[in-house]
Amino acid sequence: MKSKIRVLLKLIIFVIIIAIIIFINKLTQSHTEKDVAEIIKRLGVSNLVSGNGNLYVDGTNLKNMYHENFQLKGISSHGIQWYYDLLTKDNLTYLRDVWGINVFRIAMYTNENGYISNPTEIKQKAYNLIDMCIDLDLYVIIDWHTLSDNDPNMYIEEAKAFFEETSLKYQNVPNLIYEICNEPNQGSVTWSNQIKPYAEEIIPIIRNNSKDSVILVGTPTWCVNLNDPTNEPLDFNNIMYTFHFYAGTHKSESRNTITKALENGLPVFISEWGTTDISGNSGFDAESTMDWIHFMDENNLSWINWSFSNKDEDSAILTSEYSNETLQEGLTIDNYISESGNLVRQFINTKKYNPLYEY
Ligand code: DCB
Repeated sequence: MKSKIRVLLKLIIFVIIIAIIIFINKLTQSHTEKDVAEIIKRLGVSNLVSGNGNLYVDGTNLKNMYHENFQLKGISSHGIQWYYDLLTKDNLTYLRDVWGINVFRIAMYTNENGYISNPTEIKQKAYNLIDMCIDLDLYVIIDWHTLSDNDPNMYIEEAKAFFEETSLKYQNVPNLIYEICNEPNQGSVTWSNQIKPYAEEIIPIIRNNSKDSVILVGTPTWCVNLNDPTNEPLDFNNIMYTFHFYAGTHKSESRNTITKALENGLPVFISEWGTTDISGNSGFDAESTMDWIHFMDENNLSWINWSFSNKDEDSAILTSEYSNETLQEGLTIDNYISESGNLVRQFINTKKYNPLYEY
């Protein structure tokens, strides 16, 4: 009898000890993770996903996991049906480490020989790029780049299937931000009748799989009309409304539009801007670009510059002499940055976030 009690006591003590070990282990483990995140944050060495986590929208501001205002600054690809080959891991690493971008936008055109005419191949390219960005700890925007298909409802069935599959594949991945249509345009495409109903179909599909993702929604007339969304906003959280400007064309009047929208509580995201006029190929305007940069910094607006390509046009970041092969001849990508590219790179804060790089 006595020995039975002794065995039982030993057993109880054993179980208690195990429980204590597990408890202490858990405690120190969660501490370590928290400490590491704290250190990253305090040193300010990471403007990347590991340092900021799942972003969310609070009022008109984008915030990081520490509830601080957070700005995404990065570059957009050109159409990946044309310029996919430029998007090597080396080049994205260069943009991250030398220029200091924390986000990359994948412009997946729907028309112009893009997704609609070649879904399997284009989707694979987009997924490869998303994976690359995740690997590089970058935020990444998958942009359903409607353009000549001016009404996003034109390919809504394809959009539904794409966003269903993608949000399932990348379920709750903090890197990924969804831009559900690029630039709705033409006078007949309005917020109330086309864009809002489209968004109301697509957003629940994404949310069903990835409930905390930030979703960007295009606005009328190539993303310059914030008035209608302000009057009739979407009834979802973590939504931002896109505004696009081309510095040679859009100036203080456009900034007033944004200021008014912000004052009325509309969260705005500059998911595309260029240093040129709206054609993307003339009117390179450094002065207007500076005005915009100041404005965006003052208002905690995230921005994406158009575009990472070597197309012979002024808004391209690379000169047309660039090709991946030229890099093998001892030159670096720095030898092929265009006038526009050299302007834009100054505005991405490399020093603050990448103390290893002296610029
Ligand atoms: C937007 C588009 C983007 C376009 C740039 C510059 O279009 F979102 O796709 O990029 O702004 O125009 C250009 C490329 C060209 C390419 C062309 C068509 O730089 O190389 O040939 O796309 O694929 C806008 C923006 C504003 C206006 C019109 C367009 N606007 N648009 O206000 O009239 O029609 O392209």
